[in-house]
Amino acid sequence: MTSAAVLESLGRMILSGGIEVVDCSGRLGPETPILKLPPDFAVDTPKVEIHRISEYDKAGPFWAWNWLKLGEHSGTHFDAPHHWITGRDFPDGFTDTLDVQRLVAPVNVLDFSAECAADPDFLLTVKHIEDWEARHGRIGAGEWVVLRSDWDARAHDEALFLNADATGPHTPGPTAEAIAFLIDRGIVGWGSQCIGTDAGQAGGMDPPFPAHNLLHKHNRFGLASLANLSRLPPRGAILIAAPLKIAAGTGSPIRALALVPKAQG
Ligand code: 23J
Ligand code: MN
Repeated sequence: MTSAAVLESLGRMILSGGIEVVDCSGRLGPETPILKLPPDFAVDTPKVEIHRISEYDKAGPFWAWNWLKLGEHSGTHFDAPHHWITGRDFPDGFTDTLDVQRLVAPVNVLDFSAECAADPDFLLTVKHIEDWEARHGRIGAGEWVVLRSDWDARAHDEALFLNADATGPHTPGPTAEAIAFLIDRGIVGWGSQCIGTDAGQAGGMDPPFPAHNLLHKHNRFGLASLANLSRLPPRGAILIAAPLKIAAGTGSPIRALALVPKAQG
């Protein structure tokens, strides 16, 4: 099939609903959970603010619009390589310089939601990925890999979402070895349904924050606070995860969209 024929079929399939567009973003607003770092790092990202400019009133009789106060790493968002010191030197490692061809790719959905429900500190290991590949096939170069934890069910409540106690946050994530394994597979990026790409306890790992450290060191991308992964098949969907073209940006909120084959009736 020619690429023109594929796209023509794709267009028809999207219009007919034969391919469904699944919204993998959470709602972005003042209620959106925001990362809290330990107090030694004094400044956190501020909460999202939405300020009304006008809504069919004296300030704008026929139009409604808002202005935003927004950190790059807010809500469902993208981590660009320059976000981490290990990825600082890639000319194409910023939101405005990255290669957009890489952003649209098949997505592998690793469902460990039951394990994460049983243990909020669940760590995805190489063994888990190898077992998943034995059932679903080998993860390919250029593809997205996301951990399905169903953590988005907690996103309505920041305390529940961050799940922190005196020993810090308790949320699932990958081991350093698992991320190294996926980088070796050639993935374009790794996504989580939690506040960041790393586990809550990842500050104490070697290296600290291994998903951030290793992904960005190898010019790969991160996705955080993804939603609705329970609506995606393990393989066979396409994920579109595009950051705003922020000048020299290190990340951006995204509207993450998955193209999913409709279940055959
Ligand atoms: C800075 C430091 C640690 C972390 C993060 C940012 C994120 O999760 C992020 O949004 O990239 S863990
Ligand atoms: Mn981030």
